[in-house]
Amino acid sequence: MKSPMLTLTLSTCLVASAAGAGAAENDHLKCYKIKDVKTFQSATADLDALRAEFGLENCSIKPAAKLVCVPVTKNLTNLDGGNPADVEGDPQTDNRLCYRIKCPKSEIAPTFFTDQFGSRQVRAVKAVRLCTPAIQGLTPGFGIDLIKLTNGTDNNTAPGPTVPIGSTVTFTYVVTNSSGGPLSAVVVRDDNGTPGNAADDFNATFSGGDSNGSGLLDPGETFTFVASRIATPGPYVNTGTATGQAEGGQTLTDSDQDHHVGI
Ligand SMILES: [Ca+2]
Ligand SMILES: [Ca+2]
Ligand SMILES: [Ca+2]
Repeated sequence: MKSPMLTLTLSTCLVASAAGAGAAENDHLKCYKIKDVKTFQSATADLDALRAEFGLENCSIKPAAKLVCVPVTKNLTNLDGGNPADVEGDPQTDNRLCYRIKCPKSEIAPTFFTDQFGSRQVRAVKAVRLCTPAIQGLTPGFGIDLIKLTNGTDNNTAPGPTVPIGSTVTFTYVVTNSSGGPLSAVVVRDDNGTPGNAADDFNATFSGGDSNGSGLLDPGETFTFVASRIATPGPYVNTGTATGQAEGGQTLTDSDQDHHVGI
């Protein structure tokens, strides 16, 4: 890997926080690409990540410095696809995701910096990265999506369609994957209309969708599962739950219910 920094493009406009706009925190890092004249023999460092998941890495440090990062506040506007969650953090304890940014050209005077390698003047050329606080983990409900249908239609609220008592009611479970990687062991379990009794739950039957034959629910694929029951008198609701395993071992899950009425 060329750089330890995760770089993503972000089509946004970055603006400074309005004065007095509230409790904006200096919890982002804005990183400028610089020209550094400092030269020294390469140094080594044991970098112990604050977060246990990344562990201790033995690294070498080579001149010269490439970026200078400064704490900044940020208001995010014009985000494609909706409103962002505002994740705030402390610069010294939280992980960061670093985005490549494009900013209007600005004249920044040469600046003196002092670090463990000494004082020197660097030329700040342009801002190239914005690092935002990031919590490791999943947003609940992320990554796998289940839509459960009754006789081909989605009826999440009562009463749903009417069906003749004694007729066969068909449930279809449509499962898709937005996790960014393949999901294994994808199954759909139905509560059989009795959420308080796990003993009668059942797995719906896989009916297709593994277009590349991998045995995995890959991004872009749609797995379909089916089940049926004989309609009984009155209102009925059952809930399906899809689960799948991500490559890192995390279990992703999503549920969807559907209603019908036997008459
Ligand atoms: Ca549904
Ligand atoms: Ca049950
Ligand atoms: Ca597949």
